[in-house]
Amino acid sequence: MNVLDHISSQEAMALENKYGAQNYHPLPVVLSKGEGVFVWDVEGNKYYDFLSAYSSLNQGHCHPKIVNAMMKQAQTLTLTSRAFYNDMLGKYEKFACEFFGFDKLLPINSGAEAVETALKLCRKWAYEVKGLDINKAEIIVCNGNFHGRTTTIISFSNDPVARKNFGPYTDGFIKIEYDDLQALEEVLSTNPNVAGFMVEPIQGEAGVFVPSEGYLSKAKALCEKYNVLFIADEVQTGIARTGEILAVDHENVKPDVLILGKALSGGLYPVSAVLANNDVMNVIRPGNHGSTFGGNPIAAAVAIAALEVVRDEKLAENAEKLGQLFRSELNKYIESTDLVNLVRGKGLLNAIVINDDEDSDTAWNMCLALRDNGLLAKPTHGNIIRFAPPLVMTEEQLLDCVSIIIKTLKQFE
Ligand code: IF1
Repeated sequence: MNVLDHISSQEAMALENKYGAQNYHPLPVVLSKGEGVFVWDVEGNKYYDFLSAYSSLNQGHCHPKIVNAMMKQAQTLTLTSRAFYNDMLGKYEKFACEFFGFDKLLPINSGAEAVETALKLCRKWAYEVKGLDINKAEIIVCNGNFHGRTTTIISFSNDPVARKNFGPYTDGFIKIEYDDLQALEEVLSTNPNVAGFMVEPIQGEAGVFVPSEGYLSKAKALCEKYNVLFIADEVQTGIARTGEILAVDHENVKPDVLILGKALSGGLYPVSAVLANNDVMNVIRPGNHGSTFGGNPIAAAVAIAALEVVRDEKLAENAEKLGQLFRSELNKYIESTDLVNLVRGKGLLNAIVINDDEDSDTAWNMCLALRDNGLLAKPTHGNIIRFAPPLVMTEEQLLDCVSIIIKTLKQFE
């Protein structure tokens, strides 16, 4: 058998079960093609993609503009490392800094690497600018957070499955309740060693928790009051997903440190970034940080094209409009049933909370039924299903998806 021969779904799943580390439990569907809002499995069945690779495919699958930019660069110059300059990185850095409104960008690859970069940057700033005692810096994070899976990041996770038996853990983090300004001020006003506050503007993995109106702006004001960096992890909520370019834009908050990933590349390539102004970013000097692929020419070309698509196709506006429609249509159904408690979210980052236990398999079974009805989604918990389609979806397609979702939910009444 040639390694690239066509295989069936069953064969593909068997291969992964035999030869692959079992670090995921995928929905049993084997995809082989993606285009816009659609994906196809190896048997040719067509689905709406309502996960977008966890908000990485905001621009839709295989967006031609991004694919063309990638192909062109891949035939020209793919990687130089940072031992030398290349003609793409500076152009990308300028474009992205102007796009998001910051002085500088540190290019990296995965979201977790960008989070780690932001944590290192915050600590170094705390020692060299704020003047904290060396190795005493503390960074505040929120219960229910998801920032990635490195050892340091899971050190401040609440999720036992992500954390158990990976110790010893990294020190220097303080956990407070999400959406709790009093808890934040309590720590800031009593602990002089706080360097930063890192927060997801909406907690995605926790179940699309949207904080109270004003939480982000008041948290930022508290950080300014106590000279602490406000670090926004927009890996999942950024790049137009919530109806603004950044989720913090809903409250006109300018983070001191911005973390991006996922749809920064439109889902074509691992591209992440940390952005900050000179007073923070200039603590990083040659040799302090980096990675082999960080800032490579393909990443630069892909990210420029991916951001141009967001701008030119007005994806934030579309996400805002279709998100309102999605929640409004689902709320009409929710009023008529006891099966679903609520729908929540911003833009096209939404979730339904099912009237069942958090450790039930209801959400999983519903996702299997959604798959059979032509729509792919994945639970975040036993009773929560996240819905995050590509932002290029049309109103007609969204309404088609709403009818599939409601038809499927009714199967469980
Ligand atoms: C998995 C979750 C989502 C993220 C935020 C950093 C990262 C992520 C806010 C790290 C990554 C991904 C990781 C993926 C599933 C997915 C996920 F379920 F894990 F939590 F989206 F909600 N900050 N989220 O959401 O970025 O290193 O993955 O590029 O690990 O299972 P990454």
